[in-house]
Amino acid sequence: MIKMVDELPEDHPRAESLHIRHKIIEGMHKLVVAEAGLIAHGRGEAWDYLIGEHTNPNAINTMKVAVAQMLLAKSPVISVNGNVAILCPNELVEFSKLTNAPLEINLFYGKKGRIEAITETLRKAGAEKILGTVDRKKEKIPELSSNRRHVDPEGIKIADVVMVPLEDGDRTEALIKQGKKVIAIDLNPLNRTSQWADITIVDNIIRALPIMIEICKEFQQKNTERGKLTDIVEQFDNKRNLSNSIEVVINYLGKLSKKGKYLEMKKN
Ligand code: PTJ
Repeated sequence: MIKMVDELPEDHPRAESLHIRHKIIEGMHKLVVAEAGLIAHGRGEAWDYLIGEHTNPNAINTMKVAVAQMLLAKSPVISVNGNVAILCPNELVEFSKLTNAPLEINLFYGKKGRIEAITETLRKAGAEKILGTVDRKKEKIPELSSNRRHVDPEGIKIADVVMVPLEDGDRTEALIKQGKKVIAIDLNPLNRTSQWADITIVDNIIRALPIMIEICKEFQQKNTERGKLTDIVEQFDNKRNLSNSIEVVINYLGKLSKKGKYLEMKKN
């Protein structure tokens, strides 16, 4: 396997971003990440540039709504793909335990050996029960023709709330049509999943999950009542959230477009 991470100069101005990129590349060599996962990561990086690579108040508010929705759910589940498994396995496991939402491996690219590789990654991060593994029975979502139609009978199949970080395509629409609530995490507010989901967190999953863990702990420490959580969810409007997310990009680019501003900001 190519060990690229070791070759990175620590004083590189974008060392952190390069580390993450190389994590994804190593993940691909280990079969955790699909080849297309590299392209997906690049799309994410591009959108992250457009929001200044930091989490904005609108995204934090949406995270609160998403956590409230997870805590209200009867059978929540977190769908795990290759990119998510390699980027934040520990946080996925912690969030899953806090919200009582099992992790279900559900892949678009069904290359042999990937489910096993992702299972091992999640196990190493401390996951106890993982759904969607090779030894488990699968059922089909009839509305779907992609590989994602194979779902676990104890997970996505029966879930009332499904969290689907980092994906674009046909599944969210199918899940919504089945009456499930869908929470997306995606840097691109324009993609199909972002547009179809009930709650779309427009932020980098690497920054978002740790914040969601803190929000969840706070709700739990304060014994936040179900009525209060319901109010948070009911007052939320995803269309408005997506408009706000697009405005974040417009405002950020608006500031940068002033002559010389971009370089000035980067130097500081
Ligand atoms: O592991 P598999 O087989 O299930 O495949 C997973 C990928 C991600 C390859 C598959 O679902 C896919 O092709 O996804 P797309 O269509 O490329 O969509 C991925 C979305 O994730 C894009 O809208 C990206 O902007 C977004 N994205 C990428 N990295 C991040 C991200 N969003 C949040 N945080 C990121 N770090």
